[in-house]
Amino acid sequence: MTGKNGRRLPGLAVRCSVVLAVAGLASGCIGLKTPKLAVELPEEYNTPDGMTLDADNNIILCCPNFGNDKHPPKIVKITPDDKLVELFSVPLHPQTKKPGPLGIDIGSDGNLYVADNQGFGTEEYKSRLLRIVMKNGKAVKCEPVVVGFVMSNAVACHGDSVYVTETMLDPNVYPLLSGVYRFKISELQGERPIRLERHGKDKHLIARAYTWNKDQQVGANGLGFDKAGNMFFCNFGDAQLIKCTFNKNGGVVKQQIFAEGSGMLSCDGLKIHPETADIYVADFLGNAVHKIDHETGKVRTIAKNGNTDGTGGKLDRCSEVCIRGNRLYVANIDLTLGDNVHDAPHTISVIELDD
Ligand SMILES: [Ca+2]
Ligand SMILES: [Ca+2]
Repeated sequence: MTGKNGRRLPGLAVRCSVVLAVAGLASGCIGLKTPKLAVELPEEYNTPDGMTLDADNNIILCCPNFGNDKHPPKIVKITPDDKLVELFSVPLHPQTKKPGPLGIDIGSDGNLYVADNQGFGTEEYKSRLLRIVMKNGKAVKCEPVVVGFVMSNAVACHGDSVYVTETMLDPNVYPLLSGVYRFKISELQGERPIRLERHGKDKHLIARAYTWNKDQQVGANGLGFDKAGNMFFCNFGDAQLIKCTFNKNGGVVKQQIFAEGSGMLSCDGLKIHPETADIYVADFLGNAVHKIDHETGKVRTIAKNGNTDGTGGKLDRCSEVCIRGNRLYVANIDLTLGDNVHDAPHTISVIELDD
């Protein structure tokens, strides 16, 4: 998901329209695919974002419902035949009383791990990592396991650990510093949540990134692992995909900018194809989806359209993707920002992947 309260984004509409036009020419819009409507969401699920696939081929979707918070935040299931089944109503933050579930993944313990991002309303380190304890396919309990993020965002479970992007490690510094945390599931105790040390000093922080774009001080975002165990994460504001490789002890031995710009205006949610290892990125600012070659880092824009309400499956400020078979599902978070307004229909788009 993208982030940040609107105050740092004045003039976004004008800037984007210019850049969109240029980017469209530069990246080449020839061969763009046309997203179709996969699911039209009712008002109860009005703001879709984080997605992950479960073992039964259901997509698990977070709906923070920022667009109309009269409806509580929900986690729903999109079944293999694209039907909606409600899984869980996520409690509001006990202090802010605001919704926040964005990134979501399933741990090796079978439980759901969810970023509770409070960064839209406050920079006071209120964001959390939640665990939703599952039993026999039902959610039985929700407990905070890590507290003290500014903007917890994407969640990716890999091996015995849960990884979480922090979009902003310190609200008061330029360039913006952000990063990735790793927590072993065995150290996550619901009764005694981990309280993070501030300003990037916590021992769980394994990767850092700076965001230099003054107009988009929004940092680490989408997150995932390829089948070789390499970690990729997005730097939203600088439109970068960053790759980290590990040694056998789990230490990061190399961090590199794997792809940057090339038609991407922002890098938001990502998923990595389990077979081809190519990386798919949702571009909130560009209203586009890009495919990044896993060997060369070459960016190919596979879908992109102008400002819409999402009718018929057109992209409507997309923030996340999810791969199911040869179909790429796209969550249109549709935040009111720049030239976009949050509007019905609320949609999940789908793009057929044929190569
Ligand atoms: Ca819409
Ligand atoms: Ca819209």
